Amino acid sequence: MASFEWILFLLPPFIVQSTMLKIQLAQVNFIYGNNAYLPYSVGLLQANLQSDLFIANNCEFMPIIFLREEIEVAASKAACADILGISCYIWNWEYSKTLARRVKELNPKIKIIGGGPQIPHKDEELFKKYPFFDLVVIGEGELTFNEFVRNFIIDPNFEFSTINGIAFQKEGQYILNPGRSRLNEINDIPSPYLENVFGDVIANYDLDFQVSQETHRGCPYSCTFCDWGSATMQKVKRFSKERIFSEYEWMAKNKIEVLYNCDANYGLFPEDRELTDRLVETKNRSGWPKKFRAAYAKNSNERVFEIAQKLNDAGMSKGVTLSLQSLDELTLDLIKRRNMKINDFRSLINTYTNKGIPTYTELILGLPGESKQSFMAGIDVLFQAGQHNGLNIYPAMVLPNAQFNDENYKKLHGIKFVETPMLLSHGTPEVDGIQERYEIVIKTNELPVEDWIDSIIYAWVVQALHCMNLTQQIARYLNRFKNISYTEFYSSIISWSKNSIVLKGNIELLKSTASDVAKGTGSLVIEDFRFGNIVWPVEEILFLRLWADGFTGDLVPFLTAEFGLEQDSAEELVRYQVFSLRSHISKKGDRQKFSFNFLKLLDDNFPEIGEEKEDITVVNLSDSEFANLEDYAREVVWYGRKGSTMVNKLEIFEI
Ligand code: B12
Ligand code: SF4
Repeated sequence: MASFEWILFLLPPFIVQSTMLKIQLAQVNFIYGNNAYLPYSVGLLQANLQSDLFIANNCEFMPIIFLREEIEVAASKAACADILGISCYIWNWEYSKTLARRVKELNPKIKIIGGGPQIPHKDEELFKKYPFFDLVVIGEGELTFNEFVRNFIIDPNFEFSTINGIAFQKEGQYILNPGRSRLNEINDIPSPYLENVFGDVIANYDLDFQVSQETHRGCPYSCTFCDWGSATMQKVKRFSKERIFSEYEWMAKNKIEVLYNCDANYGLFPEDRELTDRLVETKNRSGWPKKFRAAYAKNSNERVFEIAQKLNDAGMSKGVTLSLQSLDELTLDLIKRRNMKINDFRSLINTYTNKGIPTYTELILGLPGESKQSFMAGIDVLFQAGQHNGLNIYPAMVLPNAQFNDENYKKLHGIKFVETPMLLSHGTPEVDGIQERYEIVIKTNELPVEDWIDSIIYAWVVQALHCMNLTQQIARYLNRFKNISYTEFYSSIISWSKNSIVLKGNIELLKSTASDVAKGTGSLVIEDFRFGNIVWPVEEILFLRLWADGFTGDLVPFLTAEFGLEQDSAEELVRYQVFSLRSHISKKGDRQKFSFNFLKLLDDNFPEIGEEKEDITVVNLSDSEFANLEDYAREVVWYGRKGSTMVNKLEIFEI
């Protein structure tokens, strides 16, 4: 214990009151529609500080800044504090720096501490670039921040060199103190939910809150593009069942809409079954939390399936990730990742599909070793394996603490990136005028820039047309009965686009979007306010625009011209395609007659079926009552995409 600390500890709180230190914490995020995240990370820090009697007796906590308020408003509040702790992520980095700069201008005496995954773990220029930070915390923050505050209470001018796990500047020199070993007793850290850190926030804001919860911390893998497992957190530490169960109760009591599980691998531990049982029981009893999202254990297994089934039965599942990132063996080696065998993947998809549990798979464009050809072939393999609905493709990002950002790694793999405005999927455009940015890969040794442009356009097209079901049924039919590969089908749509007014305009827009981004002058945002005042990922806005502007009307000429289909076969196929799309005009109970049993013909469970005629009437069983396009866009495209809700549930009415 430092020399005078015990005296302060003995003083009754009313004496200390006059010298109470003010602590301001900030972890800002966008509002998504009416949804907002509770600031979990700084909540943990505050709960931990409050549980320390010495700190609690000497400090007061100002209301956490968690929304992107106007900088002047936020800064004038924060400038009244003695300590400002800011939680920095890729999605708030520009805002956080602007806030810190302005607060320091208003109150040069304040100590500003940065933490969170966006803080570079080793950057000798850090304090030259961002002189408003007094120090930054590297890695887990609870113990380090606590030690800082304790020392500060005793002597505001204490020597930073005494604290492990921080970097700071002394006489113009960047100093990186020894790292702090990871928390051993993770359960000693109090829960911000159970300590009522967010009581005022919930009472004072009319927002639907989403909460983050850790059931464990750390990741045993070390994928080179990720800064989570690779950098610091190899060993997995688990929170107690009791704590997790009590947090569920808190969520039920506070009517929390969505629970976002923060684990790197939910379902990794046998005990995760029991957690899921309790979560489902809580939802069934209280109605909350309504939805659960998680990153499931890599190389999915029987346990993950069981968990997914429980969540799906309770209507809580937001889709199960069956992670791949790439299907190219060389790439997987270079990013230090192992996938399950594609045959196992195929049977897994089948198992999930047969139980009606949606799954989705993520791929990353721009990983080392991946070429345009291997990227497109990988998508083909995925579709062949039955993953038609749930595919999300992201551009590779360069995160500051990932191995990807290592100079030698970048050089070895010819990685070139550009900085571009960040795509804030489904976020409401900023009111604060501060543009967040990120760095995305646009070139590697195997992927020249022109190929990156072609590949990203291809990625947008297959997601919008195939996975969101504008042409999926047609492509599956042609693949099965005319031996046309998916790559061939979607490449022809792109090259044929000049013949369709609707498609032409959109493909040109994709081309200019991609090439402007590659030049470092553009952004991955295409605006169209017909579908609400939010920012849509490109593939979703592409789908919405094509659907709303009547692109399906151009499909018959495309099929006859490019694949030699007879006019009537093409018309029937397109009619089935449109009937299968869950849209704002499709209705439950609608029926249509077809002369082929497309339900059977396109079902992977009947691989031996030939293309014989069979007159049938098909009925639509999916609800689709949407007041307008905006409602449809929100409910089906945004909320429903990962739940594979874009294909109507069809059944044979009569044969
Ligand atoms: C939940 C989550 C989200 C949520 C948002 C959560 C929120 N509250 O706002 C959603 C789903 C929206 C999301 C989206 C994305 N996410 Co995300 N997400 C997470 C996840 C799974 C959990 C975050 C969390 O709460 N962790 C638990 C807390 C306790 O850990 P922590 O935040 O690191 O905090 C500790 C320390 O960093 C430190 N600390 C943090 N702040 C401070 C502040 C001070 C003052 C101090 C002293 C210490 C300190 O102490 C804390 C306690 O030990 C993390 C992975 C992970 N498990 O961390 C990724 C992660 C944060 N996401 C990441 C990314 C890249 C994204 C996306 C860009 C992905 C994409 N492809 O689009 C999007 C972008 C969001 C957008 N477009 O707006 C990266 C961020 C990298 C970065 N440099 O910021 C992470 C780390 C995952 C990864 N490695 O890839 N995400
Ligand atoms: S991508 Fe997932 S599995 Fe890989 S290191 Fe990051 S958290 Fe772990």
